[in-house]
Amino acid sequence: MLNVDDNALGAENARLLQELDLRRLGAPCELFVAAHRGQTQLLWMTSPGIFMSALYGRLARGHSAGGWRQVVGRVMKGLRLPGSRPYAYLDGEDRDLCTIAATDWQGRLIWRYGDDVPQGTPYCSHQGESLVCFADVNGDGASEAVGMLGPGRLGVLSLDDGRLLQVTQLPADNFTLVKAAHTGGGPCDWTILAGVPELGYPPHSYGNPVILLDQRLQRVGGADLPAGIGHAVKVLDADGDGLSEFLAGYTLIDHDGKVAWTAEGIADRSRTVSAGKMHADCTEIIHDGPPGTWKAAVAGSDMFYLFDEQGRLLWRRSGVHPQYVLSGRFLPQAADIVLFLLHCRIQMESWTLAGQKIWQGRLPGNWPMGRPSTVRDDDCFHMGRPAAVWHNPFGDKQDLVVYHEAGWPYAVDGLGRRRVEFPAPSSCRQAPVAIPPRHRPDDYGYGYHSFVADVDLDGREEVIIHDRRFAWIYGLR
Ligand SMILES: [Ca+2]
Ligand SMILES: [Ca+2]
Ligand SMILES: [Ca+2]
Repeated sequence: MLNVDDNALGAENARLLQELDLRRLGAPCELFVAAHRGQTQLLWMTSPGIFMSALYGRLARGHSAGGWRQVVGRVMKGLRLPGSRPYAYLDGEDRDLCTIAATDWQGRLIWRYGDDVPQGTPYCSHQGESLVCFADVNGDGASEAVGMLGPGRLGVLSLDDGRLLQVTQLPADNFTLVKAAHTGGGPCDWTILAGVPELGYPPHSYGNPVILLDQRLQRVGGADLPAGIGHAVKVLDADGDGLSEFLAGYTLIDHDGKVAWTAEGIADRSRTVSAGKMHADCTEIIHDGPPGTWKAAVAGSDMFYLFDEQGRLLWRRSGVHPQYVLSGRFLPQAADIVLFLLHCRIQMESWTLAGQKIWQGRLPGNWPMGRPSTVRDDDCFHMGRPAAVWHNPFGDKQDLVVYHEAGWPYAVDGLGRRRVEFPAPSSCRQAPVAIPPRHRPDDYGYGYHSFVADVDLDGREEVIIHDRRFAWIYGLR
């Protein structure tokens, strides 16, 4: 591993370009960024995420899919067993909660879908970062938003005005991951994958099943996959024929909806290890070789994998909790792609594609305004998307990791050195709000998210930081 001299570099301050007051738009917990008719739209979504599903109203936090209390609880609807810790507080929450407000990057409202959310009402939300995707499903040359607009309710919204163009009811309320792939030769030949990113209803295991629909939202296929989809579905042209496939968890679903392969060793492992313990938490696709080749790095809950484009295992490493992975040119003066792996709040690492660990460390929490008194420490956060890649911010071809899982974001290189700070505005101070015991502050809107996008379309990416009240857009110009 490389030696790191922390004092060798100073961090640069980014500039606050824009502050957006989101309070009139609901209490958005997720941001989706769309390119629409030559402009950037920021979609601010207020939703309970996976807690749209009634599964969580009677189940215990922290029980794996194989836990007997969980199985009994799911089969015997409403039964709460001794020793379980039900999400009782969710019973009183609105599972239909869904608003989306689209703004430009200066905060001007473009359109809005759904009802107002009462202000000052914290609500619980988790795993909502794949609720919405974008695809031109009607072939008119502009994308639509395709996403979960309520429990089991899959809909298509026009990005022109937020009008509901299509809607269908899926067979259960726990489908909260949506991806669209252009799978045919015609402009409207899309396949939409709706998946279960966490608990399944029996007989399905954690992360199962997936359903495939066409652009009219008619069901055309589906499957139960070994180890499920986890929280990771990527869309890519896996074989270079111009049509797109899904890498869903560890399984490649071909453009015709058939399973092409499940990655080497996964089906065997999934016979003895529950999907709750070995699902794909995050996948990165890496193109660094000859045309037609690619690699998939998978943070797989208890194992970190690198597979090739045929699903063959290149290497794997066990770890405390491989939860999230990013790829980029994170080392100074280095042209090589490096994998930045986050083991939740426990440890962060950089790896070469050859499977060598370059660096490990623990990125500290960051609370410029002080940590809210109701957040007990930096390590009780557990975010589905704890970091983002900031491509080439200095124009020297080096990428940075914007990290936000324990407070206010900052940007580091592949050796964990802080390279960019985002001077904190006074509006980022978060007021103390009671969090139910043993629950995560991020599920109630504590902490911050960061999202990287070129919002003004000048060819350089900006960093959008937000909580449920405000967004702050930073750049280096
Ligand atoms: Ca369209
Ligand atoms: Ca293809
Ligand atoms: Ca820009």
